[in-house]
Amino acid sequence: MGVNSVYKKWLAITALLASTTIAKPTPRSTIPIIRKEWRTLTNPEKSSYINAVKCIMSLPSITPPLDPSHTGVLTRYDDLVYTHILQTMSIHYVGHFLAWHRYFTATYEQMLRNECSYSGAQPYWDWTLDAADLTSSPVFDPVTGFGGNGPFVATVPGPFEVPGRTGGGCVVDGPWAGINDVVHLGPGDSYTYNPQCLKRDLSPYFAGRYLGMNQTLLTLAEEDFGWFNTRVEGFPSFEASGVHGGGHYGVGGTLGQMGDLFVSPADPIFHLHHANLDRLWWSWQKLDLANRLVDISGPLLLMDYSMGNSSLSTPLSAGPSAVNLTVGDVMDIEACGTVGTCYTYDSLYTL
Ligand SMILES: [Cu+2]
Repeated sequence: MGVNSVYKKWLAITALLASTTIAKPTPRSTIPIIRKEWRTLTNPEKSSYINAVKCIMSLPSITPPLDPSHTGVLTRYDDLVYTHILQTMSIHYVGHFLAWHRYFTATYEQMLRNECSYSGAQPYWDWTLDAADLTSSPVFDPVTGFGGNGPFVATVPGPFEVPGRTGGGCVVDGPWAGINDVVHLGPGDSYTYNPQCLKRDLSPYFAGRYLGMNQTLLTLAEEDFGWFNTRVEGFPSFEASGVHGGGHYGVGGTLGQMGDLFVSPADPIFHLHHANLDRLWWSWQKLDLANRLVDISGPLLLMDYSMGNSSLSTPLSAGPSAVNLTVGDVMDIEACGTVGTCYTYDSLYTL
């Protein structure tokens, strides 16, 4: 399917979603919950998080049937993967990229807590700690983590070949090994039920190049939001990636779900990666908080610099259990208002 027809489909579905009445969120704490790095959690904390993810993957979808052909949306987990697929062309390489993904992962965190009795916060993956040795990262631990790589599967060399990829097959260990219907959607923007295993295609080379402290600090040192955001996302080329692409292609390579722009949230590591991107943004905001709580710019549609800019009033929609918000509603992660976000981080990056 071409980019243009995907975009038209997205416009139609966004209009439909906007006309749907969405329930108000349940009341919640007004004290920010504290997100911690995966390896600092205790083993019982790690297993309670993974159990909550499995629980969300087992609860039935609440997405209204937007189209009878969208048969792959079966579970609450699929609700969010589907939400991401539907909006892919308007949430990447745009000014509200970080704001949308902030709200998306915060919505997931609330689902784990409200629907699966998880009592912690969303953990993050500080990839700077693993950039020099990706495969030894505790996030890939077969017992206390998310499992590791898939066996090597050869691909035809070409523009989609992620440099240094080492896997591509189904994960062989961890919580989702040996299960053939972990993923129901994709590849790409396909919504038809398509049972698949979880695939990883680790590239230690790519992670080393884009997830190190040097790349992170270069990003943090940018002085305005437009450049900061551009540095995080990089450009859609393996030769000019940023920390965002570093995590996606370092884990997902060419064949893994994490490397698929549409269906990447199908790998639970997505939310640990995006929590750390969000932590990097919050670290950047905290360096000059008064100004950076209102600093937002960049295109409204994927790489489209001919139309308007994202602003504090740009709308954000994060799936069927989330109220529609604006960018302004999520600029302060600790705001804890009646809508918006209410969490913080145990530590931040500093220059
Ligand atoms: Cu995304």
